[in-house]
Amino acid sequence: MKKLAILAAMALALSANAAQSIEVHKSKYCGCCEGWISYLKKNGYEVKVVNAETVGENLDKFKLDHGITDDTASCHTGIIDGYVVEGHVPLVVIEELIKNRPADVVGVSAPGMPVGSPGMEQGDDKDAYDVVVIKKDGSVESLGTYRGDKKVN
Ligand SMILES: [Cu+2]
Repeated sequence: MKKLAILAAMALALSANAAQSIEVHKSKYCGCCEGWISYLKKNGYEVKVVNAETVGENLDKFKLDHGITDDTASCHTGIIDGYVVEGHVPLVVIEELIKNRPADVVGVSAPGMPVGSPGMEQGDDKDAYDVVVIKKDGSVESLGTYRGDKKVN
């Protein structure tokens, strides 16, 4: 009985500490992609980087195959837990996604390359930008407006 409780506690501790691992597909020339990758690593994520050219991958096709359109595209494409994370998406959004694991969702995106978003820091400049969720039926909904990595609306 006591042994079981200890085992259960250990299992809990393990799952809490397990690093989330994410695979990021990007161009090897992309600097801000590296910025976003450092941001994830700093926050305890394990990142596997896939440089598209190096593996002979067509990044545009990869995006299309993963449900990303021109409207939702950014520079890099992350894959975590079977979900797509496109562009400079703030951590809070990723954490919500993998915590809730919505069945009808392809992934989330911060379309374009918003100044001041994670990995796109340029001094004190911070543009407001939308983060969206991409549904399996192809529809796109806003998750709110962000500035830096904070939700403002
Ligand atoms: Cu970028």
